[in-house]
Amino acid sequence: MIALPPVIEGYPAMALLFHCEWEEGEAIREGLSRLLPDVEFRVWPDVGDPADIEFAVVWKLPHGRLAGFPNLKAILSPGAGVDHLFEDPALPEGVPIARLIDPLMAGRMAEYTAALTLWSHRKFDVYADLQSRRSWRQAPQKDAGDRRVGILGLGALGRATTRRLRPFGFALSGWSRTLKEEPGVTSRHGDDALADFLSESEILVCLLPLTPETRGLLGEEALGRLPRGAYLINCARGSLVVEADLLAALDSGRLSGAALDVFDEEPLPQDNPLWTHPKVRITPHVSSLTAPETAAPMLAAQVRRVQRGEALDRPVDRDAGY
Ligand code: NDP
Ligand code: OXD
Repeated sequence: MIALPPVIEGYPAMALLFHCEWEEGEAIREGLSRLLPDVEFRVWPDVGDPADIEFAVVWKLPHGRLAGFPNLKAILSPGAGVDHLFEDPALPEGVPIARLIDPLMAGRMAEYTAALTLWSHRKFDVYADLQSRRSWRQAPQKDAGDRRVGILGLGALGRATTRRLRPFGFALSGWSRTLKEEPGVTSRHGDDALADFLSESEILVCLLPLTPETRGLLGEEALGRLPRGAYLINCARGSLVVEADLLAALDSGRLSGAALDVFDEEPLPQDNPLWTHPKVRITPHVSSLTAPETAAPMLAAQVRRVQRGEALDRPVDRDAGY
């Protein structure tokens, strides 16, 4: 139970701009406004006087709009990703940004990635296909200890995934920008280590942020380095993967399958061939939904920090872009 952040006495009433069109958006707004009774909420596009806006809790606000708030003190993402902010060419300089780093969300993500890892490891796609043909055939099965799972990104969500997978006994590797030490995980970092990391990852879980460095990272070359028959689980952002190269890798047998939760264009267009590809499992960006009950107190606590003149908790590194 997170304690209600106290009202800051004597703090001039300013406004918070809210924009989040998810199913949970309204619950997040309600929770947040209950925790911040002294803050006036303006819900996009009803901004009022732009000079009133001191805080922005926004997901995919139309680009260019944040630049129109001269008194903005903090930008808070109601999700874990901040690519939607950095893609705004007019993102105001010098305004601190924070995102959600929520253990509950990490647990949700770890549950999803573990489920799909086991799905691939225990060949449920193979058996679904055999069942559709009423075929009774036993496919060879490796032990988990002989199967290496590679996790791209050892941040909040990647580390939670390794911890959820460890008890199953998988061989685990992780790749990050800077060296990370995580028990039971062979840790690699930096561009020079990517090829070796990929070449041993029979199941590849993508949990990288989308930045100029990672956009299109999983294209023909990277997919071609995976062991033949590897399985891809992408829960990060669709644009990390080059969709045409993914389809080619699935069709050539380089990949045995893919579980995709995120796409270049969302919702996935009706005519996208991924919808009907026999080797692809699709979910509609649900691997780790924001939980209003934990998100609202975390966002409220960030607002209070700024009102007290303190820095945001774990601000986003604007230079790194995540
Ligand atoms: P973090 O920022 O905590 O972790 C990011 C990881 O990626 C870090 O280990 C970081 O390295 C690594 N990384 C970043 N850039 C590079 C690079 N160029 N080369 C190598 N490694 C790199 O993010 P989270 O774990 O919280 O979230 C990851 C992403 O998951 C989010 O950005 C979001 O896009 C996505 N997401 C998807 C959801 C869904 O429902 N589908 C829900 C929530 C998030 P280092 O440790 O060295 O900094
Ligand atoms: C997030 C997301 O970044 O939902 O939180 O993708």
